[in-house]
Amino acid sequence: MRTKEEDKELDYLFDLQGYLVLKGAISKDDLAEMNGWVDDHWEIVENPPLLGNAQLDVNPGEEYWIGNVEVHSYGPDDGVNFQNIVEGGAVFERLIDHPAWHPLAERYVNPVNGLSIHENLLNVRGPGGFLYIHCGGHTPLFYLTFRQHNTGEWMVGQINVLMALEDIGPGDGPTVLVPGSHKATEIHPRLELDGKGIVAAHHEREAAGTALAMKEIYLEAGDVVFFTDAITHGSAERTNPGYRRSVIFRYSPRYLRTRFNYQLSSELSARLTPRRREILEPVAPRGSMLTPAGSG
Ligand SMILES: O=C(O)CCC(=O)C(=O)O
Ligand SMILES: [Fe+2]
Repeated sequence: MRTKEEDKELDYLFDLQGYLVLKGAISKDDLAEMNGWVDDHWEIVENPPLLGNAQLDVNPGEEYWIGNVEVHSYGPDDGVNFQNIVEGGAVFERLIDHPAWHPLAERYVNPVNGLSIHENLLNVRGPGGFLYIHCGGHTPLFYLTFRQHNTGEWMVGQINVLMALEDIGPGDGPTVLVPGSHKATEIHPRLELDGKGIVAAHHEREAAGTALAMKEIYLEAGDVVFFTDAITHGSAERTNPGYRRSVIFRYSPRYLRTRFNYQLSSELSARLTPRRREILEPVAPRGSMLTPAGSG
């Protein structure tokens, strides 16, 4: 539990910088369990099925599922994403309302708005992998709101919690961000195209780490970087050998639909605590077709 004074400091820093580093947020046991899951799926990391892995019997463009976890990439540079990782086992379910960040996410999204998870994934990224620069105060996406100007209440549209499963240092492809840029009105030079601000510099295919004013965020295994999605960010290129392992959960108001709309498996649905269900499925599916036969 944090004291009132500690909370006050976090509020000040989050407002000012747009991010916080929460040291030692995840226990050693949970880290070991998550790393064990990655080790068990290493064949997929090294030979991603979406690139056409004959051994896994998948062709380009097809879907590949591990139970209800989907193997995915946004493009050729971001590595392998295990999407909907909450279906990967108990340890991932515990992350939904983890005490190290859930109360903070709830406070900043604002309890009046309730919480939902917009996207949850485990990412593994090898040498040469990176993310390009994206977001910033200039971006007209509604979920990049940061505070409510009229009342001064916290009302953050999306908070990303990026968890380091192993140490992430120089050359490991760390997350990079421009501190304070969630409030910027000027457009970052690399996010201006034909005189207009853009959301992401897909067209350049360049690692965000080389962009103006970027700060590399180094984490030890178990630390998390907690940041508003409105901040200008991305990740540096991984220049070291080996792979970076991270888990990312994005929290938003309950009114925001999920990014991919994965439906709960019956197994997960049966296990979820009420609080976790409310976050994963804030609005239950509804429709006459869902009524069990003969009950009407
Ligand atoms: O992979 C990273 O370091 C950054 C991830 C990112 O852009 C995000 O979580 O929104
Ligand atoms: Fe991002």
